[in-house]
Amino acid sequence: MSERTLVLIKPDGVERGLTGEILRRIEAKGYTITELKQLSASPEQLAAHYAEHEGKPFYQPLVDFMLSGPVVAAIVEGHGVINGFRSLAGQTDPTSAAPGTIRGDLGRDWGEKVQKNLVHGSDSVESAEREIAIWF
Ligand code: RTP
Ligand code: MG
Repeated sequence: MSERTLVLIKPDGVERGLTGEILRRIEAKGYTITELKQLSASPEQLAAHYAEHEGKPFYQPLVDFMLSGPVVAAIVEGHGVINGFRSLAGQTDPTSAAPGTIRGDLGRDWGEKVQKNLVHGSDSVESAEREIAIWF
């Protein structure tokens, strides 16, 4: 079924000049980028976006990291794109993400508490709609 997902290119991806490479992989897979913008996230956007992680040890470092530079937000559409993009992205930890994935090919082990793992992708239809409303 055609669906849509919210993709964020996190500050590490933007800073390293990987925006084009990440968007290329999304398009090469056959997905459609229907909205795209670069912005500086606000604390309010991040509190809403990461509400499920509030209270976890990595929460504040994660928010601080996401505030450290611009991010790129995209709405991506396609059949099965929610799980499909998460497959393209690879596992959360770049060290264990498989080669061939965005995080496996391009992500680095920074040896820090926060995983600077280049991208975010929604994990369900409900998350996607909730997150799209936060960023667009
Ligand atoms: P995302 O939401 O960014 O697509 O990634 P995900 O589903 O694979 O990971 P999730 O569990 O939702 O965690 C959100 C982000 O928090 C950072 N994180 N750090 N143990 C840690 O240090 C840790 N765990 C998670 C990562 O940046 C992760 O993408
Ligand atoms: Mg997640």
